[in-house]
Amino acid sequence: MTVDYTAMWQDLGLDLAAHEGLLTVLGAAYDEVYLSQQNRPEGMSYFDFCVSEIHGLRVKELMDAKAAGRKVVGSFCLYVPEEIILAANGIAVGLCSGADMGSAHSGRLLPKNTCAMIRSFVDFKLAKVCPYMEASDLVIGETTCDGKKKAYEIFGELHNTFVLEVPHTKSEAARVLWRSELDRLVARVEDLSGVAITAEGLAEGIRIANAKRAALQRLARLRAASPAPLSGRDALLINQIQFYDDPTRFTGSLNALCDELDERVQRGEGVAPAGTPRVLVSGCPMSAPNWKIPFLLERSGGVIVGEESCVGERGTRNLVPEVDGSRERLLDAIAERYLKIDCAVFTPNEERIDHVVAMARDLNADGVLHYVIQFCTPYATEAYRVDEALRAEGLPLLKLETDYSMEDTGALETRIQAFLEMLRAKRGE
Ligand code: BJ8
Repeated sequence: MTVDYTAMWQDLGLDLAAHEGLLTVLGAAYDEVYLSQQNRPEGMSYFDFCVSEIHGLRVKELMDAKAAGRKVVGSFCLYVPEEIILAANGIAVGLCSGADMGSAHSGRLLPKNTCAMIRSFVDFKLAKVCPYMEASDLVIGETTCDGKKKAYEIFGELHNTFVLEVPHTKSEAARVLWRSELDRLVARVEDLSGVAITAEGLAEGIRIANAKRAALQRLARLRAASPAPLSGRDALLINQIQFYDDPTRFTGSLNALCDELDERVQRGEGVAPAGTPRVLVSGCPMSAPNWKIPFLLERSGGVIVGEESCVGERGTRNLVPEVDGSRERLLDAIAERYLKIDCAVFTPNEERIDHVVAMARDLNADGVLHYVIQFCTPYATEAYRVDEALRAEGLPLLKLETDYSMEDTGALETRIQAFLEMLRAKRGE
């Protein structure tokens, strides 16, 4: 039975016609990119269901939770610790910003050379098409790249926003600043929710977030098998869904999928034949529904075996140590864990270069595709160091820079096909 959510969307203040248009485009893209795949594991049906209810059932759950007094807190970046939101009985949602709304709205507020991700979140707000954004009692921004931190000044006039100061080095002074920022965040979340953040609350938040990340790490490890047991598209989708699904339910469903993948690996069964070129994707995050590059790469005969990305291992490789202790001690542990994230806004950022090389090796990748969202200076510039390090390891790199539009798909596909051909030839050497 199909449920009609129109009244809920109306209550959230969505532009119903524009929202309907977005869902129609999303549905058609999903059919083409996802449902056309062969040999998908049974366990993907849960994640297909999540997408089919992306603006329906999950939003209804958020609205029911809000009616019961809980707060919804949205964010756009990995540096926002969900443990703190969970500790205040809140619900953390990652706001996706992965779709091109045509800049009709943000065009008058942002410079033309703004990356598609920033344009997308401002457009989503102005076009009133994102129920997660409208359901968010508070949006937490961060001072990561210049584009984002300036855009939050504008976004803050449109939505209740709190901006967390993320340092750009990992010096002792930066650590002290970052730790004090978490205190400021705790105070803001307590004020919003009316819930005191205690050591017990933080311990529970840490446990929930760690279990989710441990399941994602398990998935990442399974993809090292050859043939690859899961497509890169499906793995990306799972990584995207983790940002808005109920974390405990998500963890259970992902572990069930991993059990199935384990069996596939034992049987030597994969989604692509043995010998398919294996590619690691590295660079800017691909937030939902940004599936362009993985679709083109896998349609061209390659398979993605890992994502060195915020929607991927950059966000999941570190857990918070589950220590007993005071609220301060737990906040110290959270601060330390989050400062390990190796975003390109940091300098120096050797860890990321090392991680790209280690992931390519551990996942038996034949080559790396470095993905940059057009106008993203931090990742575009860091591509040089990534290239150097991979060259030293004899690993080929393809650098692609694109936005969310579909205009360049032909040109991208030609370059991807040539890259895969080169990987095949290299294997045959
Ligand atoms: S931790 S990668 S989510 S900042 S693509 S908006 S960097 S110009 S998304 Fe990011 Fe946090 Fe870092 Fe991850 Fe700016 Fe680049 Fe645009 Fe970007």
